[in-house]
Amino acid sequence: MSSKFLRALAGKRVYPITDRQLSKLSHAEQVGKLIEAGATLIQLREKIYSPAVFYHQSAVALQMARERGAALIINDRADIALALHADGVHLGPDDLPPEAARRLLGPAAILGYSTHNLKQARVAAQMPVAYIAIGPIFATATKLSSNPPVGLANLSLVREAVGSIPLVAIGGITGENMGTVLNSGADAVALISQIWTPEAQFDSKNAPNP
Ligand code: 3NM
Repeated sequence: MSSKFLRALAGKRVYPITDRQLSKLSHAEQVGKLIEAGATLIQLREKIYSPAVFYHQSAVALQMARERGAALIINDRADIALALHADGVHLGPDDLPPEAARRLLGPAAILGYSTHNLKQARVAAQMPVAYIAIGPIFATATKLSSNPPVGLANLSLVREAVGSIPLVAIGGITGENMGTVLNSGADAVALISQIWTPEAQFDSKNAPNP
């Protein structure tokens, strides 16, 4: 299960996530830009618009990704991932449990799961997931949440605790701190504002392999 996630990353260590509010672009337009910049694995994340809008935009984005050889992960919605035959789904504790999503989507689907501390990561390591996300590593304005920053020392502890399961660090990660995050045990970094804020546009030449 885990190798499919790493294969989809294709040696890159940046896992970009779409954001319609920050980018002011449709999900498909964002996917086009990201693929152009070198991304091979992209997560579509929609927190404002309805599932109907997200479904339709994801369908267009997925067609583009298929044509260009990139993989797409749908945030939160296993139903949309299933309906569109997306490459996987990223789930949190309020979504369909990973066991149920795995039954729906099958053994090849890339299932990701969000955790916010060492205890949650240990539990997630027993779930049928392809990767575990841990965050926020640093403070971030992108996601309102009461979870305190995990920090680099705890990230290393999570790395040890989850063994060989691919670990994605998220939250407050920038071009400047990315290297230390990866050196602290993350296999990849998931980025939103670093990609979509105007002063920090994604560029495969300086982003994927710091
Ligand atoms: N999940 P940025 S933090 C979507 O802690 C998300 O699980 C988080 O955005 C978590 O790269 C976060 O702009 C926001 O900080 C990441």
